[in-house]
Amino acid sequence: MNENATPAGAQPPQPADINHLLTQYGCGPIQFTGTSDALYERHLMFDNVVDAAATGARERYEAAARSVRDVLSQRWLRTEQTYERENPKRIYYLSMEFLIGRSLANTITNLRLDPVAQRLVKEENLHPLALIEQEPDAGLGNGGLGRLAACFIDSMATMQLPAMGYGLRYEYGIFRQFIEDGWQRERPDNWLRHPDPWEVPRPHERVEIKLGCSFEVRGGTLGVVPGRPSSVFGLPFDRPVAGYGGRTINTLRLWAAAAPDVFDFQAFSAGEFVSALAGQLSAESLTRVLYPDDTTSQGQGLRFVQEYFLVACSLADVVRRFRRINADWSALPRKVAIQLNDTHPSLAVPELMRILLDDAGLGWDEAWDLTQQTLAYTNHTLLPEALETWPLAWFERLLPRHLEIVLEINRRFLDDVRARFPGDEDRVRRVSLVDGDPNRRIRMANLAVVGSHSTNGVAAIHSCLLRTETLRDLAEMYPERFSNKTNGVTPRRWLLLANPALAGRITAAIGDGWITDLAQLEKLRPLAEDAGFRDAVRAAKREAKASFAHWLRAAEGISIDPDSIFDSQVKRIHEYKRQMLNALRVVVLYNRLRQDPAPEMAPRTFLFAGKAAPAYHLAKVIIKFINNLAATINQDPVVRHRLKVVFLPEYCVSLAERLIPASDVSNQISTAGYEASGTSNMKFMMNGALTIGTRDGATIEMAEAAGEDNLFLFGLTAGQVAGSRGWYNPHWHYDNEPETRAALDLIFSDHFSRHEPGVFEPLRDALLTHGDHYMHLADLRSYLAADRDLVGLYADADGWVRKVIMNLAASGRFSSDRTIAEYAAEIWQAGPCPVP
Ligand code: 26V
Repeated sequence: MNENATPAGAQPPQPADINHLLTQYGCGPIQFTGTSDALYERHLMFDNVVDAAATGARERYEAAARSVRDVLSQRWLRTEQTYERENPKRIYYLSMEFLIGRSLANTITNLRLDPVAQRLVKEENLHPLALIEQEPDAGLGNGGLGRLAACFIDSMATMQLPAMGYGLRYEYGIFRQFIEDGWQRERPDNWLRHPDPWEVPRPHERVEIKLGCSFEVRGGTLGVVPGRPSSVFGLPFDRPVAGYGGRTINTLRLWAAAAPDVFDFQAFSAGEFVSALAGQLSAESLTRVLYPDDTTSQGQGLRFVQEYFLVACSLADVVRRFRRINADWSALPRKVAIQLNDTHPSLAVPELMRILLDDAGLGWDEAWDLTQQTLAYTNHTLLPEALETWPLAWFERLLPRHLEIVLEINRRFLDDVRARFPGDEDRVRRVSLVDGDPNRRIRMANLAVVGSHSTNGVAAIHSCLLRTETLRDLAEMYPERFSNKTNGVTPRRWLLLANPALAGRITAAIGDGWITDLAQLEKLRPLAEDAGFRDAVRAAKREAKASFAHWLRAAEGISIDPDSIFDSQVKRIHEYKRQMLNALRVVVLYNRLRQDPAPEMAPRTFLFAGKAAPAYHLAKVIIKFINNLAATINQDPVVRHRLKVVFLPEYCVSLAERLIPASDVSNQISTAGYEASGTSNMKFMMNGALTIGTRDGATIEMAEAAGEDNLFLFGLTAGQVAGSRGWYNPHWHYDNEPETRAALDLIFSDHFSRHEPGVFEPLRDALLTHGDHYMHLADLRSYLAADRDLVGLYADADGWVRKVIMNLAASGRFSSDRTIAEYAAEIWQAGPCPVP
């Protein structure tokens, strides 16, 4: 390849000429000349050494992906060269999860290669969908937190920020869900079974991580051997992150663990041949699998080591890069911003201190100042069971030096607390980084707040509760550190790519500026009164629904009626998200129909999807209930033409991309005060669905932006939920609300479980016997009232689409570009570094 060759402008460029493309991306021609077809054909044939005619869909996918990678690779190199040369302040996003999904279509979209791709598809006679479906989802995350990280790196690249994501290269991502007799079952997600064309291993940039102990596999489980220090290698695998327009190609660097190739000769010569090799095995098992639980972290030793591994590899890499260009350690916060995605990477506090104290030889005060100025922390949940704490004993065994540092941070911090609040030992106990005797644990959220200059929540209400409840004492000490950064989602994947029907109509109406400046959707507001545009939006929704129904039939053998209302709730299954409240609504509607098969009513399709943590039994019972509800309703001759219930297995990014554009109704019905933000709410909004929901998370801000009248809000507010904790009694609703009672009686009469009597007893326990902690029954009646309004409006086709347009017009605020602009200006103090 020759970067300095004469620009392709010298010869008249053919639109299909690959050098024309490369020139367009500022790379100059490469020596290989030929068309993009030739590029593709070369990969097809030479990568597999087979005749092109003999290749299957998988080979064709790989050849297409590699061709796209060829187009971006020079630009990718040049992006890094530019950063090295310009030495801007770099942004590092540390996250245990990146829920990426597929990359082929997204990268083509962001590089604006669609015309080339379309021509290739035609000339090579390819089936684009079949090809795209060959790519497995990169499911390296559980839900909202991981998907947010993926949206953020897209926005940062699009905004030309010198940013990099750091995560783990799990061999197995989030488990694959299937349904057996209505129950969730799990299968491992072997997403790397085939070579992944998007990843580039960088063995020369490996880092060595030293640990205070060793690991062994004993009897099939991974055990810690204290007192025998060991080390493990972190091998980086880089993935390109193409910004929209293809100007900046940033990097997502994922670490894989590997055993040192010199294995333990001492153990070997002592005759421990097997255990020395087993040690090697266990080092590699460090990055084997993503933890599939998004709430409880207790008692998972391997998870603790994974978190340290991410931090240690990433900081070593960051510091190495920083030191290549900057002689002076004091420049660190001017050149580096590190964002911690939840507390999962909060070992960065003691690790950066260790580097500055022990490796750089700085004094405590300077090291502490640099650490705080460099790090920033985002909180993603208020659920007490999801707030991480780690046993002090594990620090002792694995990270003794880090423990020393944490205890010294705590000693100094508590001195400060005592100086500011003399005599207030209660407060000292509450804020201490160490949770009291005898089973002492380190509170990672406290560590992250104390060790950084910024703590933010992810929606206004969440940030407010964080400041006034969960982290109140710390916010009182450091009020200037706390802020809100309301989440957002990338409009490239979630509108432009996922919903071509709607995206095309928006562009036809207001031009394509919205793709990188979503606030321009405001221009649609007056078009709510334009009959032509209303028709266009209606037609787009109809198209998306038809195409989803078509896919569902082909993929799952399930038929749904595109003329019914598609009413969706898709997210992790959790009591606080209240899928059970939705199911109760359906039971009430079912009961109403059984009593009075009403003539006038739009048919409705209720779509559910989501995974339950494998050990979360009640969440699995909820899935079972939805499936049994579906089986009963869909077979009932009286109601089945009015109501249909579908539980879609294996919810993932790719399924969301299909389902969200097709939905008319978005259910966002968490118990108020529990959903930090939510992000699917935003995706539904920008895809022309109306929201029925509680005043929780970012839904509150959506209503503010679109006008409360344009959503269907119901239920207790967060304040009312907190205020009724003392006296709330679900039995009151059972005793006084006939529809609530009838619905519960029907469930507990085994109407939906004729052959499995008693299987839903855990639901009775949760909803009645144990007090209904998430207050389903408190909100059921107002949910049904809002639902009645919603169905009423649907009958008025124009009224409905007007509200859809008002939502669409107001959804600009929920672009992750806006969120990232706020992080960059207010937390990172970093700006773009355009690649020439
Ligand atoms: C906790 C744990 C603990 C143990 C093992 C694995 C694991 C994985 C994740 C978590 C924390 C999950 C917190 C989370 O996902 N929060 C969600 O963050 C979204 C993005 O900010 C937000 O929209 C959702 O409301 C919030 O629930």
